[in-house]
Amino acid sequence: MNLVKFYNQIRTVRSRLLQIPSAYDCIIPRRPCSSNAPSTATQNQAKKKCSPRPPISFGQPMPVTHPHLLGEFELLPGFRLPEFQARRKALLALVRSHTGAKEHLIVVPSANKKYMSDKIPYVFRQNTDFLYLSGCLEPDSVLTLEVDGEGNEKCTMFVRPKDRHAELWDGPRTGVELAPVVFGVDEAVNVGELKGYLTKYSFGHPSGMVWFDEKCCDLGDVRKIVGDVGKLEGVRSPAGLIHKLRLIKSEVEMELMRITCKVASKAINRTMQESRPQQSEHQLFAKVDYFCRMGGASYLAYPPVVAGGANATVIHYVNNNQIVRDGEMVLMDAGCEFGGYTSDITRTWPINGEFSEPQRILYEVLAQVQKELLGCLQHAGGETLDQLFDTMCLKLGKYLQEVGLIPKSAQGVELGRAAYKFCPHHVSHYLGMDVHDTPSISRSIGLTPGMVCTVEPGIYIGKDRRDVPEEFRGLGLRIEDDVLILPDKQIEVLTESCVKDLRQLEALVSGR
Ligand SMILES: [Mn+2]
Repeated sequence: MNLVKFYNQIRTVRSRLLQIPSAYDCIIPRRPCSSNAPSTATQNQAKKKCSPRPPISFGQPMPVTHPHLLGEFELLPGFRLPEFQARRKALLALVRSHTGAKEHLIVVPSANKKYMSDKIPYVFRQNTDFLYLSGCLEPDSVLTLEVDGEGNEKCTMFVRPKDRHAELWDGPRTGVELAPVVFGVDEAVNVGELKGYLTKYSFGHPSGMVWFDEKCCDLGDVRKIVGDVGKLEGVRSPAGLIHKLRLIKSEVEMELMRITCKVASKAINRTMQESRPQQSEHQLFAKVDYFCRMGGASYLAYPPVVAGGANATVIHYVNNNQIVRDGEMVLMDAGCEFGGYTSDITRTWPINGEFSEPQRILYEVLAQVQKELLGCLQHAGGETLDQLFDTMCLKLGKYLQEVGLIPKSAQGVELGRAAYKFCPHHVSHYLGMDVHDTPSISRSIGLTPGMVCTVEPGIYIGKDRRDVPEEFRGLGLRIEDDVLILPDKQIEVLTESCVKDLRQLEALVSGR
Protein backbone atom coordinates (compact mmCIF):
# COMPACT_ATOMS: atom_id res chain seq x y z
CA MET A 1 0.00 0.00 0.00
CA ASN A 2 1.16 3.48 -0.85
CA LEU A 3 2.41 5.22 2.30
CA VAL A 4 0.45 8.43 1.93
CA LYS A 5 -2.62 6.34 1.33
CA PHE A 6 -1.76 4.40 4.47
CA TYR A 7 -1.77 7.52 6.59
CA ASN A 8 -4.89 8.88 4.98
CA GLN A 9 -6.53 5.59 5.70
CA ILE A 10 -5.45 5.71 9.35
CA ARG A 11 -6.86 9.21 9.47
CA THR A 12 -10.17 8.15 8.00
CA VAL A 13 -10.51 5.07 10.17
CA ARG A 14 -9.60 7.07 13.23
CA SER A 15 -12.00 9.89 12.61
CA ARG A 16 -14.77 7.44 11.87
CA LEU A 17 -14.12 5.43 15.01
CA LEU A 18 -13.37 8.20 17.41
CA GLN A 19 -14.96 11.27 15.91
CA ILE A 20 -11.77 13.27 15.98
CA PRO A 21 -10.96 15.78 13.26
CA SER A 22 -7.86 14.13 11.82
CA ALA A 23 -4.60 12.60 12.88
CA TYR A 24 -2.58 15.60 11.81
CA ASP A 25 -4.66 18.07 13.81
CA CYS A 26 -3.74 16.12 16.89
CA ILE A 27 -0.01 15.71 16.47
CA ILE A 28 1.70 16.44 19.76
CA PRO A 29 3.75 19.63 19.47
CA ARG A 30 7.44 18.79 19.27
CA ARG A 31 8.42 21.76 21.43
CA PRO A 32 6.96 22.65 24.80
CA CYS A 33 5.17 26.00 25.08
CA SER A 34 7.39 28.96 25.67
CA SER A 35 7.44 30.17 29.27
CA ASN A 36 8.14 33.81 28.30
CA ALA A 37 5.06 35.79 29.25
CA PRO A 38 3.25 36.06 25.93
CA SER A 39 0.33 38.24 24.92
CA THR A 40 -3.13 36.85 25.57
CA ALA A 41 -3.50 36.03 21.92
CA THR A 42 -0.26 34.07 21.86
CA GLN A 43 -1.23 32.46 25.14
CA ASN A 44 -4.44 31.21 23.64
CA GLN A 45 -2.63 30.06 20.57
CA ALA A 46 -0.05 28.26 22.69
CA LYS A 47 -2.78 26.62 24.73
CA LYS A 48 -4.39 25.40 21.56
CA LYS A 49 -1.08 24.07 20.24
CA CYS A 50 -0.09 22.29 23.42
CA SER A 51 -3.29 20.53 24.23
CA PRO A 52 -4.86 18.16 24.25
CA ARG A 53 -2.96 15.01 23.44
CA PRO A 54 -4.73 12.98 20.78
CA PRO A 55 -7.56 10.92 22.27
CA ILE A 56 -6.59 8.11 19.90
CA SER A 57 -4.19 5.54 21.21
CA PHE A 58 -2.39 2.57 19.77
CA GLY A 59 -0.93 -0.52 21.38
CA GLN A 60 2.56 0.81 20.63
CA PRO A 61 4.30 4.08 19.74
CA MET A 62 3.21 5.60 16.42
CA PRO A 63 4.52 8.72 14.68
CA VAL A 64 1.45 10.70 15.74
CA THR A 65 1.76 9.81 19.41
CA HIS A 66 5.58 9.47 19.71
CA PRO A 67 7.14 11.83 17.16
CA HIS A 68 10.32 11.89 19.27
CA LEU A 69 10.78 8.14 18.66
CA LEU A 70 9.46 7.59 15.15
CA GLY A 71 9.87 9.38 11.86
CA GLU A 72 7.01 9.94 9.45
CA PHE A 73 5.32 6.69 8.36
CA GLU A 74 7.61 4.56 10.55
CA LEU A 75 6.19 1.57 12.40
CA LEU A 76 9.39 0.87 14.32
CA PRO A 77 12.40 3.24 14.49
CA GLY A 78 13.86 3.32 10.98
CA PHE A 79 11.34 0.91 9.46
CA ARG A 80 8.31 1.64 7.30
CA LEU A 81 5.65 -0.86 6.27
CA PRO A 82 7.24 -1.96 2.96
CA GLU A 83 10.22 -3.47 4.82
CA PHE A 84 7.90 -5.71 6.87
CA GLN A 85 5.87 -6.62 3.79
CA ALA A 86 9.05 -7.53 1.91
CA ARG A 87 10.21 -9.74 4.80
CA ARG A 88 6.88 -11.62 4.80
CA LYS A 89 7.04 -12.08 1.04
CA ALA A 90 10.62 -13.36 1.29
CA LEU A 91 9.62 -15.87 3.98
CA LEU A 92 6.76 -17.22 1.85
CA ALA A 93 9.13 -17.57 -1.09
CA LEU A 94 11.67 -19.44 1.08
CA VAL A 95 8.99 -21.77 2.45
CA ARG A 96 7.74 -22.58 -1.06
CA SER A 97 11.22 -23.28 -2.35
CA HIS A 98 11.94 -25.64 0.53
CA THR A 99 9.30 -28.33 -0.04
CA GLY A 100 7.23 -29.81 -2.81
CA ALA A 101 3.99 -28.71 -1.16
CA LYS A 102 2.05 -25.99 -2.97
CA GLU A 103 -0.08 -24.67 -0.13
CA HIS A 104 1.41 -23.30 3.06
CA LEU A 105 0.25 -21.74 6.30
CA ILE A 106 2.84 -20.13 8.60
CA VAL A 107 1.78 -19.33 12.16
CA VAL A 108 4.03 -16.95 14.13
CA PRO A 109 2.93 -16.10 17.68
CA SER A 110 3.93 -13.06 19.75
CA ALA A 111 5.36 -13.41 23.24
CA ASN A 112 3.06 -13.32 26.24
CA LYS A 113 3.44 -11.30 29.39
CA LYS A 114 5.59 -12.81 32.12
CA TYR A 115 4.89 -12.03 35.75
CA MET A 116 7.40 -11.03 38.39
CA SER A 117 4.85 -11.43 41.16
CA ASP A 118 1.06 -11.42 41.44
CA LYS A 119 -0.32 -9.25 38.62
CA ILE A 120 3.00 -7.39 38.33
CA PRO A 121 4.51 -8.02 34.92
CA TYR A 122 8.18 -7.97 33.94
CA VAL A 123 9.12 -5.48 31.25
CA PHE A 124 7.56 -6.96 28.12
CA ARG A 125 9.90 -8.17 25.40
CA GLN A 126 8.42 -9.21 22.09
CA ASN A 127 9.20 -12.53 20.37
CA THR A 128 11.82 -11.31 17.89
CA ASP A 129 10.72 -13.56 14.98
CA PHE A 130 7.19 -12.17 15.33
CA LEU A 131 8.49 -8.60 15.66
CA TYR A 132 10.72 -8.99 12.61
CA LEU A 133 7.77 -10.03 10.46
CA SER A 134 4.98 -7.86 11.90
CA GLY A 135 6.46 -4.79 13.62
CA CYS A 136 3.83 -5.40 16.31
CA LEU A 137 4.81 -4.82 19.95
CA GLU A 138 1.69 -6.22 21.62
CA PRO A 139 1.46 -9.50 23.54
CA ASP A 140 -1.10 -12.23 22.83
CA SER A 141 -1.12 -11.72 19.08
CA VAL A 142 -0.52 -14.08 16.16
CA LEU A 143 0.58 -13.50 12.58
CA THR A 144 -0.42 -15.97 9.87
CA LEU A 145 0.93 -16.07 6.32
CA GLU A 146 -0.78 -18.16 3.68
CA VAL A 147 -0.01 -19.03 0.10
CA ASP A 148 -2.25 -21.22 -2.08
CA GLY A 149 -1.59 -23.36 -5.15
CA GLU A 150 -1.99 -20.36 -7.46
CA GLY A 151 0.53 -18.34 -5.50
CA ASN A 152 -2.06 -16.06 -3.91
CA GLU A 153 -0.74 -14.75 -0.62
CA LYS A 154 -2.64 -13.62 2.45
CA CYS A 155 -1.40 -12.12 5.66
CA THR A 156 -3.59 -11.98 8.77
CA MET A 157 -2.98 -10.46 12.20
CA PHE A 158 -4.83 -11.89 15.16
CA VAL A 159 -4.90 -9.21 17.84
CA ARG A 160 -6.51 -8.47 21.16
CA PRO A 161 -9.78 -6.61 20.66
CA LYS A 162 -10.36 -3.19 22.18
CA ASP A 163 -11.50 -3.64 25.80
CA ARG A 164 -12.17 -0.58 27.90
CA HIS A 165 -11.67 -2.27 31.24
CA ALA A 166 -8.48 -4.14 30.30
CA GLU A 167 -7.03 -1.03 28.64
CA LEU A 168 -7.63 0.96 31.78
CA TRP A 169 -5.19 -1.36 33.56
CA ASP A 170 -2.72 -2.40 30.87
CA GLY A 171 -2.74 0.49 28.45
CA PRO A 172 -4.18 0.87 25.00
CA ARG A 173 -4.48 -1.79 22.32
CA THR A 174 -4.37 -1.18 18.60
CA GLY A 175 -7.44 -3.35 18.13
CA VAL A 176 -8.97 -5.22 15.21
CA GLU A 177 -10.22 -2.13 13.32
CA LEU A 178 -6.89 -0.31 13.09
CA ALA A 179 -4.54 -3.31 12.83
CA PRO A 180 -4.77 -3.76 9.01
CA VAL A 181 -3.60 -0.21 8.31
CA VAL A 182 -1.12 -0.01 11.16
CA PHE A 183 0.62 -3.29 10.28
CA GLY A 184 -0.10 -3.38 6.55
CA VAL A 185 -1.80 -6.78 6.61
CA ASP A 186 -4.73 -8.01 4.52
CA GLU A 187 -6.99 -8.70 7.44
CA ALA A 188 -7.13 -8.45 11.22
CA VAL A 189 -9.13 -10.84 13.39
CA ASN A 190 -9.86 -11.06 17.11
CA VAL A 191 -7.26 -13.46 18.53
CA GLY A 192 -10.12 -15.33 20.24
CA GLU A 193 -11.20 -16.50 16.79
CA LEU A 194 -7.85 -18.12 15.94
CA LYS A 195 -9.10 -21.66 16.54
CA GLY A 196 -12.13 -21.24 14.30
CA TYR A 197 -9.99 -19.65 11.59
CA LEU A 198 -7.37 -22.41 11.61
CA THR A 199 -10.00 -25.16 11.73
CA LYS A 200 -11.69 -23.67 8.69
CA TYR A 201 -8.32 -23.44 6.96
CA SER A 202 -7.49 -27.09 7.62
CA PHE A 203 -10.82 -28.21 6.09
CA GLY A 204 -10.36 -25.99 3.09
CA HIS A 205 -6.71 -26.96 2.52
CA PRO A 206 -6.29 -30.62 3.56
CA SER A 207 -2.88 -30.81 1.88
CA GLY A 208 -1.70 -27.44 3.14
CA MET A 209 1.57 -27.56 4.99
CA VAL A 210 1.58 -25.95 8.46
CA TRP A 211 4.68 -24.12 9.75
CA PHE A 212 4.83 -23.34 13.44
CA ASP A 213 7.68 -23.11 15.97
CA GLU A 214 6.25 -25.06 18.88
CA LYS A 215 9.40 -24.73 21.01
CA CYS A 216 9.48 -20.94 20.95
CA CYS A 217 5.78 -20.45 21.53
CA ASP A 218 4.88 -19.40 25.05
CA LEU A 219 1.22 -18.83 24.27
CA GLY A 220 -0.13 -22.15 25.54
CA ASP A 221 -3.53 -21.76 23.86
CA VAL A 222 -1.96 -21.19 20.47
CA ARG A 223 0.22 -24.27 20.84
CA LYS A 224 -2.83 -26.35 21.66
CA ILE A 225 -4.88 -24.90 18.82
CA VAL A 226 -2.18 -25.50 16.22
CA GLY A 227 -1.65 -28.98 17.67
CA ASP A 228 -5.36 -29.82 17.39
CA VAL A 229 -5.76 -28.37 13.95
CA GLY A 230 -2.44 -29.09 12.29
CA LYS A 231 -1.70 -32.54 13.78
CA LEU A 232 1.65 -31.42 15.27
CA GLU A 233 3.70 -34.29 13.86
CA GLY A 234 3.21 -32.87 10.38
CA VAL A 235 4.01 -29.35 11.48
CA ARG A 236 7.43 -27.91 10.66
CA SER A 237 9.23 -25.06 12.38
CA PRO A 238 9.77 -21.93 10.28
CA ALA A 239 12.47 -20.68 12.72
CA GLY A 240 15.42 -21.77 10.59
CA LEU A 241 14.02 -19.97 7.55
CA ILE A 242 13.12 -16.80 9.47
CA HIS A 243 16.62 -16.79 10.97
CA LYS A 244 18.10 -17.15 7.49
CA LEU A 245 16.43 -13.84 6.64
CA ARG A 246 17.36 -12.20 9.93
CA LEU A 247 21.00 -13.27 9.58
CA ILE A 248 21.66 -10.82 6.73
CA LYS A 249 21.02 -7.26 7.85
CA SER A 250 19.34 -4.68 5.62
CA GLU A 251 20.71 -1.13 5.28
CA VAL A 252 18.39 0.13 8.01
CA GLU A 253 19.31 -2.76 10.29
CA MET A 254 23.01 -2.05 9.76
CA GLU A 255 22.45 1.57 10.71
CA LEU A 256 20.62 0.53 13.89
CA MET A 257 23.46 -1.87 14.74
CA ARG A 258 25.90 1.03 14.35
CA ILE A 259 23.84 3.17 16.71
CA THR A 260 23.28 0.54 19.39
CA CYS A 261 27.01 -0.27 19.39
CA LYS A 262 27.95 3.41 19.62
CA VAL A 263 25.56 4.05 22.51
CA ALA A 264 26.92 1.09 24.50
CA SER A 265 30.55 1.93 23.66
CA LYS A 266 30.12 5.44 24.96
CA ALA A 267 28.32 4.22 28.08
CA ILE A 268 31.09 1.74 28.90
CA ASN A 269 33.76 4.42 28.31
CA ARG A 270 32.01 6.73 30.78
CA THR A 271 31.61 3.89 33.27
CA MET A 272 35.31 3.02 33.07
CA GLN A 273 36.22 6.68 33.38
CA GLU A 274 34.16 7.08 36.55
CA SER A 275 35.22 3.82 38.19
CA ARG A 276 37.25 3.90 41.41
CA PRO A 277 38.49 1.32 43.92
CA GLN A 278 35.92 0.44 46.60
CA GLN A 279 32.96 0.99 44.27
CA SER A 280 30.64 -2.00 44.12
CA GLU A 281 29.90 -4.04 41.02
CA HIS A 282 26.30 -3.01 41.58
CA GLN A 283 27.19 0.69 41.26
CA LEU A 284 29.10 0.06 38.03
CA PHE A 285 26.04 -1.81 36.72
CA ALA A 286 23.88 1.20 37.60
CA LYS A 287 26.25 3.55 35.77
CA VAL A 288 26.34 1.57 32.53
CA ASP A 289 22.56 1.17 32.62
CA TYR A 290 22.14 4.93 33.19
CA PHE A 291 24.53 5.99 30.43
CA CYS A 292 22.93 3.57 27.94
CA ARG A 293 19.42 4.88 28.63
CA MET A 294 20.60 8.50 28.55
CA GLY A 295 22.13 7.69 25.17
CA GLY A 296 18.71 6.67 23.86
CA ALA A 297 18.70 2.93 24.51
CA SER A 298 15.48 1.29 25.71
CA TYR A 299 17.34 -0.79 28.30
CA LEU A 300 20.32 -3.06 28.72
CA ALA A 301 20.05 -5.97 26.33
CA TYR A 302 20.78 -8.59 29.00
CA PRO A 303 21.75 -8.78 32.67
CA PRO A 304 25.33 -7.51 32.50
CA VAL A 305 28.34 -9.26 33.95
CA VAL A 306 30.11 -6.83 36.29
CA ALA A 307 32.82 -8.91 37.88
CA GLY A 308 35.59 -7.60 40.09
CA GLY A 309 38.69 -9.65 40.87
CA ALA A 310 38.26 -13.42 40.82
CA ASN A 311 34.52 -13.12 40.11
CA ALA A 312 35.61 -12.57 36.50
CA THR A 313 36.64 -16.23 36.29
CA VAL A 314 32.94 -17.17 36.58
CA ILE A 315 31.81 -16.72 32.98
CA HIS A 316 28.13 -15.97 33.60
CA TYR A 317 28.65 -14.09 36.88
CA VAL A 318 25.60 -11.85 37.34
CA ASN A 319 25.37 -11.47 41.12
CA ASN A 320 27.17 -8.12 40.78
CA ASN A 321 27.20 -7.52 44.55
CA GLN A 322 30.87 -7.39 45.53
CA ILE A 323 33.17 -4.45 46.27
CA VAL A 324 35.96 -3.99 43.71
CA ARG A 325 39.19 -3.55 45.64
CA ASP A 326 42.28 -1.55 44.80
CA GLY A 327 44.56 -3.61 42.58
CA GLU A 328 41.74 -5.69 41.06
CA MET A 329 40.42 -5.67 37.52
CA VAL A 330 36.77 -5.39 36.53
CA LEU A 331 35.29 -7.41 33.69
CA MET A 332 32.14 -5.79 32.32
CA ASP A 333 30.05 -7.58 29.66
CA ALA A 334 27.18 -5.23 28.80
CA GLY A 335 25.17 -4.09 25.81
CA CYS A 336 21.99 -2.23 25.13
CA GLU A 337 18.90 -2.44 22.96
CA PHE A 338 18.31 0.51 20.67
CA GLY A 339 15.33 0.45 18.32
CA GLY A 340 15.11 -3.30 18.86
CA TYR A 341 18.77 -3.99 18.00
CA THR A 342 21.40 -5.23 20.40
CA SER A 343 25.02 -4.49 21.21
CA ASP A 344 27.26 -6.87 23.18
CA ILE A 345 30.58 -5.55 24.49
CA THR A 346 33.12 -6.74 27.03
CA ARG A 347 35.95 -4.69 28.47
CA THR A 348 38.34 -5.54 31.30
CA TRP A 349 40.18 -2.76 33.12
CA PRO A 350 42.17 -2.14 36.29
CA ILE A 351 39.92 -0.35 38.78
CA ASN A 352 42.77 1.89 39.96
CA GLY A 353 43.86 2.79 36.43
CA GLU A 354 47.05 0.73 36.35
CA PHE A 355 47.53 -2.92 35.39
CA SER A 356 49.75 -4.94 37.73
CA GLU A 357 52.50 -6.93 36.01
CA PRO A 358 50.62 -10.28 35.76
CA GLN A 359 47.42 -8.44 34.72
CA ARG A 360 49.34 -6.55 32.02
CA ILE A 361 50.95 -9.74 30.67
CA LEU A 362 47.56 -11.45 30.27
CA TYR A 363 45.90 -8.31 28.88
CA GLU A 364 48.58 -7.95 26.22
CA VAL A 365 48.25 -11.62 25.21
CA LEU A 366 44.47 -11.31 24.97
CA ALA A 367 44.51 -7.99 23.12
CA GLN A 368 46.96 -9.42 20.58
CA VAL A 369 44.81 -12.54 20.04
CA GLN A 370 41.65 -10.43 19.68
CA LYS A 371 43.33 -8.10 17.18
CA GLU A 372 44.53 -11.03 15.06
CA LEU A 373 41.07 -12.64 15.15
CA LEU A 374 39.52 -9.41 13.85
CA GLY A 375 42.05 -9.63 11.03
CA CYS A 376 40.92 -13.22 10.27
CA LEU A 377 37.38 -11.97 9.57
CA GLN A 378 38.69 -10.09 6.56
CA HIS A 379 38.72 -13.37 4.68
CA ALA A 380 34.95 -13.09 4.28
CA GLY A 381 33.54 -15.95 2.27
CA GLY A 382 35.95 -18.45 3.74
CA GLU A 383 36.09 -17.98 7.48
CA THR A 384 33.35 -19.48 9.66
CA LEU A 385 32.73 -18.77 13.35
CA ASP A 386 33.78 -22.33 14.23
CA GLN A 387 37.05 -21.86 12.32
CA LEU A 388 37.54 -18.60 14.21
CA PHE A 389 37.18 -20.56 17.44
CA ASP A 390 39.86 -23.08 16.37
CA THR A 391 42.11 -20.18 15.38
CA MET A 392 41.57 -18.59 18.79
CA CYS A 393 42.59 -21.77 20.61
CA LEU A 394 45.81 -22.04 18.60
CA LYS A 395 46.75 -18.37 18.90
CA LEU A 396 45.88 -18.19 22.59
CA GLY A 397 47.84 -21.40 23.14
CA LYS A 398 50.87 -20.01 21.32
CA TYR A 399 50.96 -16.72 23.25
CA LEU A 400 50.24 -18.33 26.63
CA GLN A 401 53.13 -20.68 25.87
CA GLU A 402 55.37 -17.67 25.23
CA VAL A 403 54.58 -16.18 28.65
CA GLY A 404 55.08 -19.56 30.32
CA LEU A 405 51.52 -20.51 31.25
CA ILE A 406 51.37 -23.52 28.91
CA PRO A 407 54.25 -26.02 28.73
CA LYS A 408 56.52 -25.57 25.71
CA SER A 409 56.07 -29.27 24.87
CA ALA A 410 52.39 -28.83 23.93
CA GLN A 411 51.87 -28.82 20.15
CA GLY A 412 48.98 -28.90 17.64
CA VAL A 413 45.75 -30.36 19.02
CA GLU A 414 47.27 -30.64 22.48
CA LEU A 415 48.11 -26.92 22.45
CA GLY A 416 44.56 -26.05 21.40
CA ARG A 417 43.22 -28.22 24.20
CA ALA A 418 45.49 -26.55 26.75
CA ALA A 419 44.25 -23.13 25.57
CA TYR A 420 40.62 -24.29 25.81
CA LYS A 421 41.19 -24.78 29.54
CA PHE A 422 41.86 -21.03 29.74
CA CYS A 423 38.91 -20.04 27.51
CA PRO A 424 36.15 -22.65 27.70
CA HIS A 425 33.58 -20.70 25.65
CA HIS A 426 33.06 -20.06 21.95
CA VAL A 427 34.75 -17.00 20.50
CA SER A 428 31.72 -15.69 18.61
CA HIS A 429 28.00 -15.66 18.02
CA TYR A 430 25.73 -13.83 15.61
CA LEU A 431 24.24 -10.56 16.81
CA GLY A 432 21.11 -8.58 15.89
CA MET A 433 17.67 -8.27 17.43
CA ASP A 434 18.75 -10.86 20.01
CA VAL A 435 22.10 -11.07 21.78
CA HIS A 436 22.58 -14.68 20.73
CA ASP A 437 20.90 -13.89 17.44
CA THR A 438 19.50 -16.43 14.97
CA PRO A 439 20.54 -19.40 17.14
CA SER A 440 19.27 -21.95 14.62
CA ILE A 441 21.94 -20.86 12.14
CA SER A 442 25.04 -23.06 12.25
CA ARG A 443 28.37 -21.49 13.17
CA SER A 444 30.04 -23.52 10.45
CA ILE A 445 28.75 -21.52 7.49
CA GLY A 446 30.98 -18.97 5.75
CA LEU A 447 30.55 -15.34 6.79
CA THR A 448 28.98 -13.15 4.13
CA PRO A 449 28.32 -9.40 3.85
CA GLY A 450 25.48 -8.18 6.05
CA MET A 451 26.16 -10.56 8.93
CA VAL A 452 27.04 -9.20 12.35
CA CYS A 453 29.00 -11.26 14.88
CA THR A 454 31.01 -10.82 18.06
CA VAL A 455 34.72 -11.52 18.55
CA GLU A 456 35.28 -12.34 22.21
CA PRO A 457 38.32 -14.30 23.32
CA GLY A 458 38.91 -14.59 27.05
CA ILE A 459 41.39 -15.88 29.62
CA TYR A 460 40.05 -17.25 32.90
CA ILE A 461 42.33 -18.64 35.57
CA GLY A 462 40.54 -20.05 38.60
CA LYS A 463 42.04 -19.57 42.05
CA ASP A 464 42.53 -23.34 42.24
CA ARG A 465 44.63 -23.71 39.06
CA ARG A 466 47.72 -25.34 40.61
CA ASP A 467 49.34 -25.68 37.16
CA VAL A 468 49.63 -21.90 36.80
CA PRO A 469 52.05 -19.61 38.72
CA GLU A 470 50.34 -18.16 41.76
CA GLU A 471 50.39 -14.51 40.65
CA PHE A 472 48.09 -15.35 37.71
CA ARG A 473 45.47 -17.25 39.72
CA GLY A 474 42.09 -15.58 40.18
CA LEU A 475 42.44 -13.38 37.08
CA GLY A 476 39.69 -13.29 34.44
CA LEU A 477 39.69 -11.20 31.25
CA ARG A 478 37.61 -10.91 28.09
CA ILE A 479 37.66 -8.41 25.23
CA GLU A 480 34.57 -8.42 23.02
CA ASP A 481 33.78 -6.34 19.95
CA ASP A 482 30.88 -6.42 17.49
CA VAL A 483 31.70 -6.69 13.80
CA LEU A 484 29.71 -6.06 10.61
CA ILE A 485 30.88 -8.06 7.60
CA LEU A 486 31.12 -5.84 4.52
CA PRO A 487 31.67 -6.69 0.85
CA ASP A 488 35.20 -6.99 -0.59
CA LYS A 489 36.75 -8.63 2.48
CA GLN A 490 36.14 -5.56 4.57
CA ILE A 491 34.80 -5.45 8.11
CA GLU A 492 33.45 -2.66 10.25
CA VAL A 493 34.21 -2.90 13.97
CA LEU A 494 30.98 -1.39 15.28
CA THR A 495 32.32 -1.03 18.83
CA GLU A 496 35.61 0.57 17.78
CA SER A 497 34.99 3.67 19.91
CA CYS A 498 34.96 1.61 23.11
CA VAL A 499 38.47 2.02 24.52
CA LYS A 500 40.56 -1.17 24.68
CA ASP A 501 44.16 -0.16 23.91
CA LEU A 502 46.15 -0.80 27.08
CA ARG A 503 47.67 2.69 27.38
CA GLN A 504 44.45 4.50 26.44
CA LEU A 505 42.57 2.35 28.93
CA GLU A 506 44.94 3.24 31.77
CA ALA A 507 44.79 6.92 30.83
CA LEU A 508 40.99 6.88 30.70
CA VAL A 509 40.51 5.19 34.06
CA SER A 510 43.22 7.09 35.93
CA GLY A 511 42.08 10.40 34.44
CA ARG A 512 45.55 11.21 33.14
MN1 LIG B 1 28.78 -11.98 23.47
